[in-house]
Amino acid sequence: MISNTKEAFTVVEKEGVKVAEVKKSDDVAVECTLQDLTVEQPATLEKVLAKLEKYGGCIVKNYLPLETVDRILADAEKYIDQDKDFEGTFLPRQTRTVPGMCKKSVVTTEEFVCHPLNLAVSDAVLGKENCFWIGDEVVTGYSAPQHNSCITFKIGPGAADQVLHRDDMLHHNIRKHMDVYEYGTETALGSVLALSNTSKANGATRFVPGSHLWSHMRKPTPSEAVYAEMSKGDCFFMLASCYHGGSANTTEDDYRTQVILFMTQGILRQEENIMVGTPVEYFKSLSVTALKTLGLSLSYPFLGMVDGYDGLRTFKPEHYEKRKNDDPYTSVYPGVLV
Ligand SMILES: O=C(O)CCC(=O)C(=O)O
Ligand SMILES: [Fe+2]
Repeated sequence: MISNTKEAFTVVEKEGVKVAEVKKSDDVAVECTLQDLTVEQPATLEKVLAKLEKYGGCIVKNYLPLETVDRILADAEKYIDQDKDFEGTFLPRQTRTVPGMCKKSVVTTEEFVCHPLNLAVSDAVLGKENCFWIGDEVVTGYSAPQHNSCITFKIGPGAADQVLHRDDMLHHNIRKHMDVYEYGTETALGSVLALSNTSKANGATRFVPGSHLWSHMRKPTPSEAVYAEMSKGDCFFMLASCYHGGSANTTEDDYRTQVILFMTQGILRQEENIMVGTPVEYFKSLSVTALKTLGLSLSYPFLGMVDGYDGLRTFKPEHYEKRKNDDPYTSVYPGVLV
């Protein structure tokens, strides 16, 4: 196993509490206003990329017609109240989620995921082109970005700040300090569609501008974050290497609803897709070791979730019940050192 964290920090004990000590870094947040982050219509690939390079995020005004946004919201609302209080630590108890939006909502898939600007930005950030010797010929090949996750998040009154994190932790993406953004270093790209108006008061996503340029272990401070406040129908593009999190909802009765899509590199998948068409009963008949080896349980943290949980919950419920404290989505991540 290759460990990328051994050298990254040291754990010291201070007054009986374990603390991670990380070397001081020169990484700084980029100061910016909401206006600096924003692109009006007509929004072009060039305008969005210029903001992403500089800040790591970009708000596109009026991204989808309100009629389409309402159809996406209606699909999410069919499921949202079935969700229970969140039990883990990654989200506040009051947050309701609808995972798997792309298997539940055609309009989400066709109009939001396949939005031409999403495809163009994803291609620029995540697309891969290469050439290979195949026998005596040099062949060029292109791998298109693909859907990684698409989840609706509804933050209810009383919710606290979600912790700041980078979503590319999924892919164990080790970041190096950059003075200028380097294309090809990203494993994922987010686009956050406002299904309601979002504000600092009702829980707008906050993010740390410039943190896509930071070295791996630079920790953000709360004051470095800005709130990506949006009107319903706007969309916030964000590189997955940027620190961000949902925010506290301090209102009495206002809900903040967003659907968050992540695209990823097309190569971040298994060569054979053995899931399609295989009856669930076949997988249920296999051992836990076999399921893990086939990629049907989590790659820590979160990768390969089935409706928000480790796949073992579906295939081996008894085993999962005994081991559920190992599930980072429903408990404390077992690898937490400090
Ligand atoms: O709800 C939000 O604004 C962000 C959610 C998020 O970042 C996550 O769950 O990874
Ligand atoms: Fe996130």
